[in-house]
Amino acid sequence: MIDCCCTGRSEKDNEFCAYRENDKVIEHIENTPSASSRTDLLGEGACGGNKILVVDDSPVYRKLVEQSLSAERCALLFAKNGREALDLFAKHQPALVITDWNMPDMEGPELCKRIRHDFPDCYCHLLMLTSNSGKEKIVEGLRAGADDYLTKPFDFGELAARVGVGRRIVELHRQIQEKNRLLEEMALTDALTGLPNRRAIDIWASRQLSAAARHDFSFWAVMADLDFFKKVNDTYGHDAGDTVLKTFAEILTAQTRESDMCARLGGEEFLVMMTHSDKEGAETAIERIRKQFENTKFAFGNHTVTATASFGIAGFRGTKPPDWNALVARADTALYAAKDKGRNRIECELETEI
Ligand code: GH3
Ligand code: MG
Ligand code: MG
Repeated sequence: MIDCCCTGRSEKDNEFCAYRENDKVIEHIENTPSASSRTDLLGEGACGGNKILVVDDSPVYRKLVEQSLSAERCALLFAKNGREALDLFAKHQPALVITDWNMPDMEGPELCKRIRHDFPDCYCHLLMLTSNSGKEKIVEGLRAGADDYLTKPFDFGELAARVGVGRRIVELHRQIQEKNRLLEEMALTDALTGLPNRRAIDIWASRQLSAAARHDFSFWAVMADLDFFKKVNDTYGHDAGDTVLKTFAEILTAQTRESDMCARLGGEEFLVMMTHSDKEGAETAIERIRKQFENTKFAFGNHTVTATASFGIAGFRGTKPPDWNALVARADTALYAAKDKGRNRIECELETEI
């Protein structure tokens, strides 16, 4: 049974020879319907979910595994030792690894441990395929990080079925990860404007504030609040109010740098975090925002409407950063001064001299 692996389909003989004759890094793909889709599966844009890494120092067993998975739509990668396996894993992040136990440089359990340790964020299904059939070996393999264990000589159908199970688990894992990512994104995003929310800016700005102290760059917190916004809602309706809020958010984003952060705190209150700018620069940037918003015309029914906003700025530069909330409170005080002085204006708090 083992020997007949060399009598494979002639079209593929060259590839088989490649790993038998050269006996070095083997990285080729199989089991795909056409030459072009092979490239698709292994190329840059390919999903790791299609890739299976087969690690075995025996060319015969590599071939047997390949034959047993011939009906699977997947890209097979081959390594003949642990080192090659780790290199290929780093490069392709395969969804599944089928590994032998006894190899020249590294034993299968050691490879499982290394993959689990070195790639903690890249979940894959590890299947150990070995002639070690003792119960204590199975336990050792599973404890080392393998998810499944199959003994040689193996049944083609059983390996293919177990690979199917592994792929299902990996796919479920991927879906959960994607849902978690979306939930995390939602937890940090304001649904109406798409801006980061209070939670997001609190996390990011606190970190940036520490960085500003450590690397000596300036840091600004700018509170913004739309003027008489209740009137917009009361006169033109909530949808009109929402349009104004979204437009203000767009202007904030367009007029600040990528490295800055604009957030909606709730209602018609926004908070901007800016760095690497002196006081004049910060004021100029905010003035651009104030002006552009003031000049924006909204058409609600037969009415052309304009809106304005007030801004309060507080800054920091030095080696001892203030608490982020304290800095926001100072910006809020400046905002209240802007409201007091007639709205549609910018006030910078007095303590700020940068
Ligand atoms: P001031 O100039 O003093 O800031 O007055 P204001 O009317 O802007 O402030 P006030 O706090 O009295 O009113 C804020 C309004 O914001 C009240 C509420 O109807 C409106 N608002 C809060 N959240 C939303 C929202 O998500 N969408 C809309 N359309 N309106 C909102
Ligand atoms: Mg307001
Ligand atoms: Mg308000």
